[in-house]
Formats: sequence, structure tokens, C-alpha cells
Amino acid sequence: MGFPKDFLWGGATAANQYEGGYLSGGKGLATADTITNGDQKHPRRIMIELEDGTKKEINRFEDVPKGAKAIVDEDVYYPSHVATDFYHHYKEDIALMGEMGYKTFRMSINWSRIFPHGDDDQPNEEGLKFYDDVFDECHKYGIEPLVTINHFDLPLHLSYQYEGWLDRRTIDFFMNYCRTIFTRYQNKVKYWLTFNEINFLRDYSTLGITEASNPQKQQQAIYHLLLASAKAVYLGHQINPDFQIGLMIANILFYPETCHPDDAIAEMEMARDFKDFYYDVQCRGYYPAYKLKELERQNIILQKEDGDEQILLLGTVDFISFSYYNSSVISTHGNNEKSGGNQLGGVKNPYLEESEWGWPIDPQGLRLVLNRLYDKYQLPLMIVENGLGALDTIEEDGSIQDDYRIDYLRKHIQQIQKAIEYDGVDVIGYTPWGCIDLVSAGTGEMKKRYGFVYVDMDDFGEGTLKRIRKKSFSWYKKVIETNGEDL
Ligand code: P53
Repeated sequence: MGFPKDFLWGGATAANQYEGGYLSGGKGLATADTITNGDQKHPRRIMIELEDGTKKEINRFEDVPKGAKAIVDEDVYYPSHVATDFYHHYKEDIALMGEMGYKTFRMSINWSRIFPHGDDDQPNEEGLKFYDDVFDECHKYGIEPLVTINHFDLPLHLSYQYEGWLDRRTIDFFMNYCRTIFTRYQNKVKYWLTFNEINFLRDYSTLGITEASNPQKQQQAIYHLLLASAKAVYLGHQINPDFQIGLMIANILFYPETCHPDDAIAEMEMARDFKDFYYDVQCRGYYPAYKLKELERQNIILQKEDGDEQILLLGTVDFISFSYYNSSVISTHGNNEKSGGNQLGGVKNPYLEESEWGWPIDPQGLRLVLNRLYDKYQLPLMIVENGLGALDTIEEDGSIQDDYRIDYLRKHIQQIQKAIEYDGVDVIGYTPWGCIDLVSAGTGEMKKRYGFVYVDMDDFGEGTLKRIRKKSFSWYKKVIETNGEDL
């Protein structure tokens, strides 16, 4: 009963938010290295240089005008440059994960550490060596690496030289990168995820395209991403048939606000647009009918090549992974109070509490998500992000009493357990987000912390980077030790 014997307990991170060492060991600049910090009220910023040499500040990569290029401004603080410095602390950090008893560690490879410009002929050996060391260190503790191939970053050069994912050649560069890491690490890594939150890339720096709000451009870039993901799955299986390669989607759960059919239809359309489409393509291998109709209505014609259809079919995934933080309410009635932190403009759910950053907390929603996904696709499921971003305080005795975090995680684990035991869903792993404190993707803040381990670093790059175990550290250790029995 309870969690399966080989359940993959662990934690999750991403290179651009954790690794630092942004130019160390031959690494090139990535789009993520050009984004400043911000906070709940002030969005993150990007300095761009226009064609005529003038500089201008914008808030989203999506809004980069044609001919402009993102730059690193010497006077500005960029959180990805040091982050919480996994690059120099990986031995210490993996030892802490080992101490908690992790079975798996989710991390991402920094593409620009392997191919500094993205289109280089040869990979950067020093970058490859770094991840060899990281994986060796994991295996010392019996930790299976779970590697995201691309998590919210792109070699900066590809963004202005090729317009990122709009240019089909970016797929080829990505395949070089995949071939390099699949071959190099084929005996060290078994679990791979292609693109982190592939359904959110249009909102983060990753597409690297200009004027991304143009629907034709956006849909073409997304088509290239989905093709690239399928190609990666296919190639990975050729290199090592034992590879388990999954998709990764931001799984915000949507509820219709009322039983009015208009709300139910709006919820269906929102879910399709935001996430279902990406699941459908990567699990079934083709664009679903509702998406084809939508493209038709918008007069969007995707540029395709012969053989593309075959690639999508051959590159369906072995398992599904997703992030789950919250749910959101879809309403057609207007005039409702907006939910504080929800980027998708949902209305406030009166039945749920919200985090300090305004994210609704909905553990039962996770059970719903697990059931719906399993019913629909019958693939193994892994929750690769979940957690509470919160302010932590160090007490006078040096301890961090993060009971709020324990409470959040406990309630979510109980719902996973219910999905496994009561509903029979095949859940294979759980890796809470930011298991060691790292930079927030949404705001670029350090003070929005998720970890079991505190890292002494503030929002402006000041701190000793010292690691401190929080109260949740020993709690999670016990959860893993008892395979989820003692929560
Ligand atoms: P931060 C929003 C909603 C759901 C998932 O987010 C999201 C986001 C991004 O803001 O992204 C994932 O750091 C993402 C991580 C990110 C994490 O959620 O804004 O995969 O990179 O750090 C948490 O609190």
C-alpha cells in the first residue's frame, strides 16, 4: 500500500536560476542572463540595443522589436549570473540531497555551457566535463539525475542571429546539442525532459523571437519547439533504448466559476489553449482537430517540411511530467476580484487560501490533475515541480522554522497518495521545486524561497552563499525514509 517501492522522491532546480557561473568554463551568454530582478509590483527588465545603437528597457523578451538585441548592462544586477552558485557548490549541495535520501535530482543543462553560441561546430569540453562531475557526484549517493534539456534559456546569439525558434535551423542546433549530451551521458542519465513548461515558453525568454505577440510568428516558433521535442525523443531512443524521455507542462488547473455553460465552455477553451494542445501533440503525435481549426480561423499557415508528420508521430513521450502550484478560476461574468498572483488573469477562488505571492493553494486540485491526465493518456506521471514560495526568517538561534512549507507539501503529498492508493493512478515520482533556495523565475527575487535548504543570498546579489538546513529538511528526510508513510 501507499507509494510504490521505487518511487522517485527528490527535488527540482533549473540551471539559469541556480547554477550561476554565467561565463565560467567557457559558457556563452544565454537569454536568461539578460533579465534583471524585479518583485511583485515591478516586472523584471531587459535592456535592448536597437538597430541605431540606442538603448531601451523592456519587460518581456516577447516585445523585442525587429533588429534589436538584448544586452548585458554593466551597471545592472542580473540574478542568473551568480544565482545560488551550484556551479561552485555542487558537491556540498548534492551531499545535502544525499543526506535527505533523494532518489532523484531534477536539474537542467545550460545549453550555452555546451554550445556557447548555439551554432558552434564543436561543443565546449569544459562545460561537458562540469555535468560529468555533477552526475558522478549524484551517483555516489545513489541519486538518479533527471535532466531537463532546456529550461527557460537559449544561447543569446541564436536569438538575434536567427530569431531563435522562429528559424528552423534552431531545431538543427538543438539536435546537435541533444546528440552531444545524449551520447556523452548515455550511461549516467536515464530520465530526460525535453522542454520545461513548453506551454509557457511564449511568455518567457526562451523563444528568442522578436514581436512574439504576432500570432503567425508565435505559432510557427511553437511548431518548431514541438518538432524539436519529438526529434529529441526519437534520437534519444536511438542512442539508448533505455532512456525514459518525458514532456513537461505547467499544469495550472482551471475551474469554471459557475455551472453556467458559458463558464464551462470558457474553461474548456482556456485549458486547450494553455496546456491540452501541448499534451495532445507530445502524447499522441499530431495536432488535435480543435487546434487546426483555430489556426484556420486565424489564417495562420504553418511552414512545414516533408516528414514532419512522421517525426511528430515517432517522437511521442514515454511519460508525462508537469509542474503544479495552483488552480485558477475561469469566469465569463467580469467584475470579479482578481486572484493576486495569477498570471493568467483568473478570478479569486473563495474556497482557497493564497500564498504571500497570491498563488491559490489547492492540494486536492493535484489529485484532480493526476486523475485527468492518467484517464486521458495512460502514461506514467511525475510531478516535477510543486512547492510554496515564501519568505523565510532566520531565528536568533540560527534555525528556520518553515512550518508553512511543511504544511503545504504535506497536504499535496497526501493527495498524491490518494491518487495512487484510491484512484490507481500510476505516479512515479515527486520532485518539489527549488529544493535548495534559488532565484524566482517570475520575479527574479531570492526572497521568494522554496527550499529545504536556505542559501544566504539576497535580492541584490549580496550574501555569503552559506547553506543552512531548514526545519523542512529533516521533515522531508523522514518522509523519504518512510516512503511517504510518516508525513
Ligand atoms: P517562481 C508560473 C506559474 C507556474 C509555473 O515560479 C511557473 C511560473 C513561473 O513564474 O514556472 C515554474 O519562480 C518554472 C520554474 C519556476 C517555478 O515555476 O516564479 O518551471 O522555473 O521557478 C516557480 O516562483
